[in-house]
Amino acid sequence: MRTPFIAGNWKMNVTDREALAFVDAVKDRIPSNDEVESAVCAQSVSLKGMRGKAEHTDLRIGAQNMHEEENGAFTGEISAPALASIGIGLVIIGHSERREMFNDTDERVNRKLHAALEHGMTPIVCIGEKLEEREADRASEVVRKQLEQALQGVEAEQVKGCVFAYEPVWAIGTGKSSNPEEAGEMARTIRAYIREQYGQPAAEAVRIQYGGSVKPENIAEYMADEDIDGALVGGASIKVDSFLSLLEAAQ
Ligand code: G2H
Repeated sequence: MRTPFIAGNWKMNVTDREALAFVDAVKDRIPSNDEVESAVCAQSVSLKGMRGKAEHTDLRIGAQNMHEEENGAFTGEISAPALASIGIGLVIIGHSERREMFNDTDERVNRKLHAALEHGMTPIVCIGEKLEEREADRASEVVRKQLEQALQGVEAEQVKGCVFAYEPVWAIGTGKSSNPEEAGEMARTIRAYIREQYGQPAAEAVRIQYGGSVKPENIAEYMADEDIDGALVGGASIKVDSFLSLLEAAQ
C-alpha cells in the first residue's frame, strides 16, 4: 500500500516570517507519516528556518527547484549539495511554470532528477499537457514523452523512490480543475508507462499526485481514485486551516 502524500507548493508567495509562523501553527497537528505524508515547498530563503522548526515532526520541508550542477558560476541558483547541507531532502522538479518561464527543458529536468537522486533527495517530478494538447487528444502521448525524457538513465530501483505530479497545465492556478476521472485516467497512463519500462514493483511503488486547483472541497474526489496517491497543492496550501484540512481529507 502506498502512503498518501500531500505537498504544498507555495511558489513565490509567503515571507520568511509567515513561513515560520505557519510551521509553528501546524507542527503539533501534523498526522503521522504512516497515515499521510505531508510537505511544504517554500522559497529557498525560508527552508533552513522551517526545517529547524519542523525538526522532530513528520512535516517535510522541500525546495521548489534546484540547479542540475553541483556548484559553479550559476548566479542566483541553488545546488543539491547546498540543500542537502541544511537537511532538505525533497525537491520539486520540472514544474510547468519553470518549464514555461525558466527554460526547464526535458533534458534539464532529466539532469536535475539525476542530481536529486545522487544526493538521496525525493524528487517530485511534474508532468502534464497543455490545453491545446488535450484538445488535440494528445495528453497521454505528451505525458509519456515527458516521462521518457525525464527518466533517461534512471534505474528501476531509483524510480521506485520518485514521486510524479500530474499537473495539466490548463488547470494550474486557474480555478479550473481536471475532473477526477480524467486525472485518474492520466495517473493510470503514468503507472502503465512505469510498469512497461521498469516493471511491476516500480509501478506499485511510485506515488502519483494530482495537481491543479486542488482544495479542501475537492481533494477527496481525487484521492478516491486508486491510482492517485496524493496532491501537489498551490494556493490552497498556504493557509494553515486549509493545509490541515487537505491532510485530514487525505487520510
Ligand atoms: C499547480 C498547483 C501546485 P494550484 O501548480 O503545483 O497550484 O493548486 O494553485 O493550481
